[in-house]
Amino acid sequence: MTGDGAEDLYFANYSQSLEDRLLVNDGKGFFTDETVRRLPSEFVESSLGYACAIVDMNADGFNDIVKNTHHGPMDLAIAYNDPSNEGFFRVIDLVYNCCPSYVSVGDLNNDGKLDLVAPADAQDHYFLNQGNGPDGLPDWISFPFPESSNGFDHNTVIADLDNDGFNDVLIADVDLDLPSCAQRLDIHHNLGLRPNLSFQEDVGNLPTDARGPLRGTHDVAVFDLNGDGRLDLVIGTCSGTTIWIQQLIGDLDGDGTVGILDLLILLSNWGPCPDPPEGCPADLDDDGSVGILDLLTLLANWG
Ligand SMILES: [Ca+2]
Ligand SMILES: [Ca+2]
Ligand SMILES: [Ca+2]
Ligand SMILES: [Ca+2]
Repeated sequence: MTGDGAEDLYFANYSQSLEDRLLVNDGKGFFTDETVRRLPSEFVESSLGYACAIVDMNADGFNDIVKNTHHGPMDLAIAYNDPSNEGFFRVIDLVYNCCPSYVSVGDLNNDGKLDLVAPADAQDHYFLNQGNGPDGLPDWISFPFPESSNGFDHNTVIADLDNDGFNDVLIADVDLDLPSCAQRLDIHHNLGLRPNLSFQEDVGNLPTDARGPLRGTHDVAVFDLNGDGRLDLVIGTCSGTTIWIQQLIGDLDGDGTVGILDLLILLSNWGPCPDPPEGCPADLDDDGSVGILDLLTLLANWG
């Protein structure tokens, strides 16, 4: 943040009796608390602050600070780095003034401008960056996500799960203030309908049953675990951690491509699925039989 190439740290503070901290790196890995010197006091005030990020939100080449705090005053706010006095933050923009329980930063609509995702106890929202206004700061428009599985949400990850070029949004469900293991991870599939972006809840074939791998999730790590170019999931829940490797739909022989061998497997399984249906991998749409829709899905993923 100070322009010397050494990474600095910002901590949003959960405690109601402590505030955020900005720790500045001297370049040798020694950090000094410069919160008071560099930031307005109202910005660092936190009550149930859960998340923050150091990113350049207004694309002026200087890193800014995004934070949330559940009980204000800076519910969802950005402190902007002063280009004429790098590393000092005078201008604050309060993006949203009601109680988000997390904040994540990413480009949701592929316009090159960073957007925000803010789940909350009530409706979860995303904020699209409309570009800088006359004040040099981004203008925002907020939209609700489709109704989620529950009212409480937390750690949020922005990642393009299905490689369609549009970032999807995963929201874990365990609320630190009111812990419960009964709710469920939301996966919002970005449908990418520019200019009016929309999302649809879609957990794929991940089991949603009570005490299953999507219930009582604290956090989810999204990365390519096996190096096949498709993002995988490591999901931490109340009852343990599960690893999910993303499959290429139609890759029935597991060789990483969809081709003639997969087509032959599908055709040899044509018709109603045996019992139990788990032994029917060619039933790509899970409707209980292998038919024309499965064939079309396989052909659509050819290659
Ligand atoms: Ca900036
Ligand atoms: Ca954007
Ligand atoms: Ca996507
Ligand atoms: Ca993978």
